Amino acid sequence: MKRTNNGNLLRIAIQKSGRLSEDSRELIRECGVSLGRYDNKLKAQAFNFPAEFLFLRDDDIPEYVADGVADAGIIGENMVLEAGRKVRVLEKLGFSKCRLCIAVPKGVKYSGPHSLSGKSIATSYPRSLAGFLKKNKVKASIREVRGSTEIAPGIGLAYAICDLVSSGSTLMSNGLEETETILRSEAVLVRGAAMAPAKEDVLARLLFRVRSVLRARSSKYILMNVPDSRVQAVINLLPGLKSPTVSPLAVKGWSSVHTVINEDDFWGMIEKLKAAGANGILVCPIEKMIG
Ligand code: PRT
Ligand code: ZN
Repeated sequence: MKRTNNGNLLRIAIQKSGRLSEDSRELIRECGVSLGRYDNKLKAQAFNFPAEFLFLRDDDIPEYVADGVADAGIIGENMVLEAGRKVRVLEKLGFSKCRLCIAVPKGVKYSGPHSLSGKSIATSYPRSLAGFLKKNKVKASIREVRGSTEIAPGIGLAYAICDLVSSGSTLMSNGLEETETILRSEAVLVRGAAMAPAKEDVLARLLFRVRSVLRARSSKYILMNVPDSRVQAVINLLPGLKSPTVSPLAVKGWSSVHTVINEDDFWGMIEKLKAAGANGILVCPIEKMIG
């Protein structure tokens, strides 16, 4: 397709409405990029950043980015694989996590991918499923459906399904159980091929902001009071990236210790710090984490 995106603004495609839209917009907002009012519009220009946004169906985004109609986009990783288009993942964004799974009716005997041999499998992800079957040297027929995949076995359309799962409740309420995970997915920022140097600069600026926001989201700033005799024990527990700040309190024999910790092991870490002698622990969110 001919490029129709030769302007100076970086063009970013995001989902118009669906599971990715709200978090995509929130991330853009946290990056300090304001779109103003854009209800029902297909395109909006940021008024404080040299970028414009296209609001599309997620299925169309890989193609738009690969063809250079958009320079970058936010989609599920599962779409990158399924579309088979040349887009490069710049960053995983931590939202819309799910997995692409094979599921069969409960009670059916399943002892590995070879159990699918000669059977039919309903899916909206034929390319990803074909890849999985090929890798496992299984010959099965793929029934492409556009939605409501989970009803296929119940109505006799297919033996198994291959669909995205997040909580698992759709499978459960349709009497299905997960047997294989084909891939794990989350939202990703993707880009296409080379673009004008000015746009490359804008994309690099955006990526820097995105990374700062993501790091801040996964971290907490903590402050605690520690008896001087326990300061070393507390420091030994803290992540080793940079040494924490230790300053004396007005009360003799006590220090204040400040550091940044990762949210993943948050409660485990707080318990260990308490046990090591920390008290008056304050936990603060971090707005941005630069550098
Ligand atoms: O209109 P448009 O084409 O833009 O949107 P869409 O309807 O095709 O996509 P949408 O908004 O449903 O999903 C967009 C992206 O969200 C997907 O490509 C995934 O990357 C991601 N995502 C995360 C999911 C799910 N979780 C998810 N659970 N996409 C779909 N589902 C569906 C799944 O297909 C199944 O029907 O939710 C059901 C299962 O959910 P649980 O929670 O019951 O397991
Ligand atoms: Zn879609």
